[in-house]
Amino acid sequence: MMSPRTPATPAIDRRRFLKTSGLLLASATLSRSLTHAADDRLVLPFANGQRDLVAYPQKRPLIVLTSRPPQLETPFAVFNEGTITPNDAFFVRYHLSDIPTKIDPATFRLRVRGKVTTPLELSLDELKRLAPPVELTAVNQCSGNSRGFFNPRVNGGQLGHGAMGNARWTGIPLGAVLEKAGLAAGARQVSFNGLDRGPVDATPDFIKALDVDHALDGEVMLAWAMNGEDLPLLNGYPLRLVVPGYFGTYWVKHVNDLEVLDSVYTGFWMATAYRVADNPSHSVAPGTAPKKTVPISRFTIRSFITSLLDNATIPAGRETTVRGIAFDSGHGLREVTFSSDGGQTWRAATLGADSGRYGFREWRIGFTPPQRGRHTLMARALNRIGETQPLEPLWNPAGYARNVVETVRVEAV
Ligand SMILES: Nc1nc2c(c(=O)[nH]1)N[C@H]1C(S)=C(S)[C@@H](COP(=O)(O)O)O[C@H]1N2
Ligand SMILES: [Mo]
Repeated sequence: MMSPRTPATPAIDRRRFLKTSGLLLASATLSRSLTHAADDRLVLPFANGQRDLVAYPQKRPLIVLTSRPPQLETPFAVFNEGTITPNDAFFVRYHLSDIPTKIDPATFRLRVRGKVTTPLELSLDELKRLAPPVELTAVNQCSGNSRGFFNPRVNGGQLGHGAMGNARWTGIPLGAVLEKAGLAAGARQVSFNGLDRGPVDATPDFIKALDVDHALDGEVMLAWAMNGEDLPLLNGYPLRLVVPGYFGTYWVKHVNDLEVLDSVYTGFWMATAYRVADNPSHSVAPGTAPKKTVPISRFTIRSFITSLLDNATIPAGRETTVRGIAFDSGHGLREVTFSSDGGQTWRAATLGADSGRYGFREWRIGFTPPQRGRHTLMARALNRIGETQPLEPLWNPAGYARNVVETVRVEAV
């Protein structure tokens, strides 16, 4: 006779087996796809914008910026399909070439150390049981999203608008883990490290830090799922930090090491990289450098027309519904206004369902071109604290946090 077992055991084992073997398969394809030929091509709307589209493991063909480490951009058309960015279309950004290709969820551990009363080493199962899971819809956006549009041009990945995505994240508040460890007196920041590394020891490891107050705010999350599924390997499987309203640089992937510090963290990725001008607009006169800098933090407010690309044709004298998305860093959108005359007059668009203050919000408006010819369309968002986009772009030498009313030129025929 078979020995009695709880029904849950085989089911979990089977799930775990499928998950692990799926990842092994993914890792085999990962190394192959580093030399994979392009599935297709696409041209981003700025000089030298020719790009290959390549399908990486768990991803549909995405725009390749670099292949080692993988940096993949979402084709803009995806943002017109809905406000949630599908996992297989979600952008990918890494800094270091040695990225994990095989992660065993059974042996993965999250360490919590430093200025804590009880250092922890948690398995994924232990972490998931530590507190009730929470869900939050939030935009992850790279600081350099839209860098290719900067004028004068700047160094760095020449990205279109596709280094952003909106997903429903599932995890537990980071605060629950820190409370379990117990913060010691003098705790000031928490640093976050993941499983990726540089090619040589001299390469600074990708480590980011947040102030303790921010880490404890109940919204910063350790997430294991995205849109109801395990995180894709390239988006941080099995665990990543989610920092709502803050640029993607803080959203550390494959995070396995938290250190509570009694000082401000001074590693390369906080003290040297990802810094912006220490002034309210975080910008400087084009071509100049800031005198004093601070770590980049919150998103600037943005809005995009998604239903019409540059040079689209629409019928003259008939109504076209123009659609788009807008988001800010969590203060809450007040309105999106639309202009069809290059910014001289504006009308309020209708906002779609609100999925929470950190997500993409859809908007739409009817537009009837009065006559044939070129029309310059713009969408501008305003939030509850008065943040909006200027008509002339703000500039900074790193090409971060693009802030301008975006323009689409269409032809009425
Ligand atoms: N471990 C690790 N996490 C990381 C990075 C990295 O290089 N390594 N890059 C960060 C940056 S700059 C961005 S924009 C986001 C991108 O998240 P995604 O790749 O899931 O889209 O990951 C962040 N987390
Ligand atoms: Mo980024």
